[in-house]
Amino acid sequence: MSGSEPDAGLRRLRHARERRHIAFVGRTSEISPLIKDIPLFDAKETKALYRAVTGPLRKHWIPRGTTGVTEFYSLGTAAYLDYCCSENPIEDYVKGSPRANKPLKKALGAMYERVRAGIEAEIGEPVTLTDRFALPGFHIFLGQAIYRASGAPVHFDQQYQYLPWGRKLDGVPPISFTMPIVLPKAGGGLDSWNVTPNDVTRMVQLGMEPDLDKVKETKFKSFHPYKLGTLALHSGLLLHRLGRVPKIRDDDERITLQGHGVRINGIWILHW
Ligand SMILES: O=C(O)CCC(=O)C(=O)O
Ligand SMILES: [Fe+2]
Repeated sequence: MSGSEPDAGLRRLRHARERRHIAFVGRTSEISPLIKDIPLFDAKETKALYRAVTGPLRKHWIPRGTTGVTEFYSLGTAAYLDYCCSENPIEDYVKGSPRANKPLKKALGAMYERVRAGIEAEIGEPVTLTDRFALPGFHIFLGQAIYRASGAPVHFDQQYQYLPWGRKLDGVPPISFTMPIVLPKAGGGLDSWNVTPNDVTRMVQLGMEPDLDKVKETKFKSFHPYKLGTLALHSGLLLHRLGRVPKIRDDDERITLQGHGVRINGIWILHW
């Protein structure tokens, strides 16, 4: 594993329980529980992104659980789907990502540059786009798939730990971001809990709580509403999940740019 080495206790716990999500130790005391909004695209520009994603780029959508009733696609590959969850991670992610990146780069080059520069301005450190793995891409949920997605497990975005970066990661928490280009009529957002992986490890190790779900119930929960064209930036080590909103309609759409960042030698690398 790249990045900070887990201490012996953590390694033992990981081995004993095979619970990868509680195996991380980083400088989690520095994580802000806050989610920062970075407005990047106005209404007209956001609409243009929506048109590009649902128009010329439609043929590149990858079905991720399409039953005809629930529709979930991605535009672009993602480590959590094509690397961590794949039987062929090299084919699907390492080789597949450069292929999947091509149409995105071509159609949305200006968007990527604005996202890169916006994050760089916010965090005050150099930011680049991956030239190796998947570019930030789009989560596409249609109709009742939106409701189902909000029932997905709470998690930390730790998939970066398993990617073959080839270089040692700086020992800082990663970043994650989501920027909606269309949302359900009732809106959309992120559910988060003021919980870090270290909290979970500590409380579970000390026997105070049996598991992640119980730990989260002891902590403050918040819903961060998304705004179209505004990028919501947070540490991926804030416990979170796609936020639930009431009354999803069958004609609702939820399309979001999704990405993560890791820092290597002081430079952030945005990827998915
Ligand atoms: O779509 C969202 O609101 C969050 C998605 C998320 O947590 C992720 O992709 O890791
Ligand atoms: Fe996430």
